[in-house]
Amino acid sequence: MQKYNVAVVGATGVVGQEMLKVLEERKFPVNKIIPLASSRSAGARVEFQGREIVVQELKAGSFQDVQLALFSAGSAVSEKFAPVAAQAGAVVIDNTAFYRMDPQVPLVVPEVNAGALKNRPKGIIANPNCSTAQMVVALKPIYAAAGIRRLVISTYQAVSGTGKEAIDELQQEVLDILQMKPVKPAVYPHQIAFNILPHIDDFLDSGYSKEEMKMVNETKKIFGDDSIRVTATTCRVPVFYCHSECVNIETREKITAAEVRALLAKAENVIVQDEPQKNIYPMPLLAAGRNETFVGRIREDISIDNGIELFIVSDNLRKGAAFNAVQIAEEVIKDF
Ligand code: NAP
Ligand code: 3JM
Repeated sequence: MQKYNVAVVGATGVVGQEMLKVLEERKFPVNKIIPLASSRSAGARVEFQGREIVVQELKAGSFQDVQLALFSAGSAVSEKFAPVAAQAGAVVIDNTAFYRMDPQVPLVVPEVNAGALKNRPKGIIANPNCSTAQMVVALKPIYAAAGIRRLVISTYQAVSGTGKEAIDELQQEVLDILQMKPVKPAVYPHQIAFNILPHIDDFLDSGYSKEEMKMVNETKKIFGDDSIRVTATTCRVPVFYCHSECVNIETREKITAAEVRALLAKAENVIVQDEPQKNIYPMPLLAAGRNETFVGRIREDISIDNGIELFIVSDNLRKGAAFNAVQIAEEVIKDF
């Protein structure tokens, strides 16, 4: 079997670490893994397939003889180095927001638009934002069956979406509070422990945050349908892993809750957990470490004609980042 040299840019970060784990779990045909990070981590070791591998500093020459480069080291790094990797002959799968809305870069969730992968003139493929990726997996069968006119989204996003420093911050704040010590927020503008921040990424003049606009724009691009109307409020909650979201869908045609449940029950990488009378519904604690998207609280909206309510939970580091990226890599190598 053909094997590939795979660079992981940001290999010491929470997304990069998850990438290594998912590549290993999926038995991706890796010949050589090349973990890359900043000079701060050069010489550190990461584990892959039971072996310790030395992290190298990311440099222009890092991509010689690399066939696949998975980037998750922030937008500035992708802006500078994704074209360098592509120029050196690697197919780049980028996890940052930087290239997502570039018309020459496909934005892909394989369950929804794997076909878009074929057209990648820059040699770069973008992975969507974590909240968008899990949502479109659940929406795809509904879109196909009844069409989607409008989405009203509220999210409850885990601190791991911000990175390793934010995970440490929530942990430290909980410890400090239980010991009656003062809390010193650094990553977030306010205490996140026992709190909710209606604030993810920077705010725009419109009053929306950039994270909210990622959901608006990326959803339209992935479905290839600019007519879908989307509004979102994205919140950070004191949860370590998994993003949750309430999604109110106005469909074009009438669809019942029972029909939605039946469609989602057979959808790829979706698990329906919807027996509320038995306390069965999706929760972050159940979804952590899993690749699937969990959907429950499926019901018809009593306030409009063609409305469906869903509660969707998935591991933001998996479907929201590493699993989706590795699924894309699996598709890409089919045509190598
Ligand atoms: P993190 O835990 O803070 O890790 C950041 C990683 O980037 C570390 O490996 C870090 O290396 C590396 N890095 C930072 N600056 C660098 C530089 N100048 N050159 C080379 N490497 C550098 O953050 P994370 O949560 O893993 O997220 C990383 C990025 O992935 C985010 O900024 C975001 O753009 C993207 N992301 C995407 C999604 C998605 O939905 N698709 C989800 C989460 C994150 P050191 O160890 O050397 O510091
Ligand atoms: C998730 O360098 C940066 O600005 C990274 C900010 C960031 C992003 C992003 O905008 O790429 C942190 C966490 C994301 C994302 O997936 O959009």
